[in-house]
Amino acid sequence: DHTSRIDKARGLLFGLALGDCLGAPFEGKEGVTDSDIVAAQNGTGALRHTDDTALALVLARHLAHRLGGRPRKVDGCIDADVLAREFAEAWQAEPWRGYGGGVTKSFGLIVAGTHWRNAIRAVFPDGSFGNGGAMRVAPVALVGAGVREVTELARRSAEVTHAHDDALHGAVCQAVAAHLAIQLDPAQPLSAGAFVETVRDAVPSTLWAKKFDIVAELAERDTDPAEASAALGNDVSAPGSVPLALLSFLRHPRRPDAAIRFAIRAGGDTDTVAAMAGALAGAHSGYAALPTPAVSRLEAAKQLHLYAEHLA
Ligand code: 8NA
Ligand code: MG
Ligand code: MG
Ligand code: MG
Repeated sequence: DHTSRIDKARGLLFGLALGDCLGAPFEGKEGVTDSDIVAAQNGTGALRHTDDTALALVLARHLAHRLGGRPRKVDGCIDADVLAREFAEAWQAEPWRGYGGGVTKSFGLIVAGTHWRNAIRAVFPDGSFGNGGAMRVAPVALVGAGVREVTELARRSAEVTHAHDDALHGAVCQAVAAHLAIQLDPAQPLSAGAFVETVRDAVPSTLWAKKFDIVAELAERDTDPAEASAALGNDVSAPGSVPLALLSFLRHPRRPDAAIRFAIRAGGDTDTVAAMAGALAGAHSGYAALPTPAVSRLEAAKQLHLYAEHLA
């Protein structure tokens, strides 16, 4: 029984939010165990999300509004000037969600009237290489029809805050991986080598090619989270976090909860790596594979259901 499109759309969005919420309390912590994470997952009360989910919801809403009632045409899906303001307004409304330092300054300039192209270069002249473009990008995979469209949408959604090539490569890597995760049938075995090859073809960079070699090698054997983060990084930069998320997914493609725990135990930027891994594993295996009591406790559950329906 092939997992349905709507189940995969819900899995992508809820997996992202679940990884963010479960990962957030463990940011920068080492020696975290599976039982620490399971205890958080099986607790009571709302699961609070951070900037990762907040901005993914903004992007999902932007895509849903621009697609509403129109033929699917990739050109019209993202209005960069509008999207930049919507991101900045989300920060202004809830600045306590744990935003990166650079992007906070950019958003301050944008809400004060500076055009996003000038605002982001005023903070980092070469552009930010943070993982903020990648952490929120997964919804574009629900809209783009193939690798080329998904790549284009990923770049356009990321560049309003992140101008550095490595941040754009990170967004494309995560978006194309999400696209493949949706396309592939979870009832069939997943070839990590073939999966990484397809992502690599969309990311023309020698730095990233080296990362993909390591991901492919570690995915084939029983690597642990400590070895994975030592080999790939676990920081707030795109090259230092997006490959780790890809590996976390490839280690547990049909177990979103296990992919998320692998990402969190790898340490560092746990909310963001777990959000990206959760989006991939959720997109692949579908909403039904997510841990049931925890997803219903997600703070944004209603909006996540709404946008999954609109974008599926
Ligand atoms: P960003 O654009 O501010 O980048 C994040 C950080 O990366 C910056 O604050 C800088 O320290 C560094 N950086 C990026 N580009 C450059 C550059 N060109 N030169 C020098 N330093 C640079 O924000 P973002 O949206 O990319 O960040 C996303 C991350 O921030 C996510 O992890 C998200 O959860 C949030 N966050 C991270 C932490 C953490 O330190 N682990 C804590 C709270 C929030
Ligand atoms: Mg965060
Ligand atoms: Mg397999
Ligand atoms: Mg983070």
